[in-house]
Amino acid sequence: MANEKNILQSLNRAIVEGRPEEAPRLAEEALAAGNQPLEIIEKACVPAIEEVGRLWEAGDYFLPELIAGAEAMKSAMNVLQQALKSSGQSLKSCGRVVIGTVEGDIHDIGKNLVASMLRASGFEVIDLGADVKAEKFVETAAREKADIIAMSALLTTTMLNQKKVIALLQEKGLRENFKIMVGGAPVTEKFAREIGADGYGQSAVQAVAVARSLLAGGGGGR
Ligand code: B12
Repeated sequence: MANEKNILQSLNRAIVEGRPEEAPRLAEEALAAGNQPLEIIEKACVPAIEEVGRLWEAGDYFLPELIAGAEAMKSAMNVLQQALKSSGQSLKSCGRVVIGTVEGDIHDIGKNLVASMLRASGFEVIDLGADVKAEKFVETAAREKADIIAMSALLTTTMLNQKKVIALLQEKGLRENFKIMVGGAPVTEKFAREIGADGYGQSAVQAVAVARSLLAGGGGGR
């Protein structure tokens, strides 16, 4: 029993300390020791990624540590999700998010980070990449029955394309079907409010909190 606890603790540490090459091996070991995949996720992985988020918000972690933590979480979750499938158990999704960087904008580092943190926190994420046209956001969200559309923009010129997506949703009578979350360096809470988004997040960690709050019926950072 003590050994099993140690393995879960080691996995937790591998994620908090951002060791993506080690995390999947520890996840395998935890399974081999007889832990259920869901138990490993809940006891080791989720608390780990939450700790990474807290350290980042407190300014104790910088971007490389945040990325490494999210990568370690992702690599452990690949193993555990595979095991979940085979065991017939299922991980309850927190919600489905369609994410992308808006048209005309190829910056995707922040968007990828938001996508990783959302995935690591239990959301299903459909990542459309960068330079995504408004039509593609709307079509994909409708087809995939998404809960949230998340848009990133890094240029003062392209941030206006976030508004274009909202306008297109309104035009098609689909605005009420989705929560809209926006972010990216030039985007502010005020701008989010002006364009009619439901939520704004300043960081990938905040994006997770905002997404959760939006689906729980809250205001989501606005
Ligand atoms: C890396 C970079 C590039 C790389 C992009 C590589 C890539 N694959 O992304 C390259 C070299 C390709 C590039 C190109 C250009 N760039 Co550039 N680039 C940057 C740089 C240095 C860093 C951006 C970055 O990745 N930051 C790190 C990430 C983690 O932060 P972030 O994106 O803000 O994301 C965080 C939050 O904003 C938030 N977030 C992000 N998205 C979302 C979404 C949601 C829903 C939520 C809730 C939160 C959220 O969470 C993230 C993580 O915490 C910035 C300068 C800077 N210091 O910001 C310039 C910068 C953004 N670039 C700039 C410019 C002008 C350009 C170019 C036009 C340059 C040119 N003349 O060719 C081109 C743009 C081409 C195009 N059409 O898009 C300007 C923009 C100026 C402006 N205000 O409009 C900047 C600010 C540089 C400057 N000071 O002039 N760039």
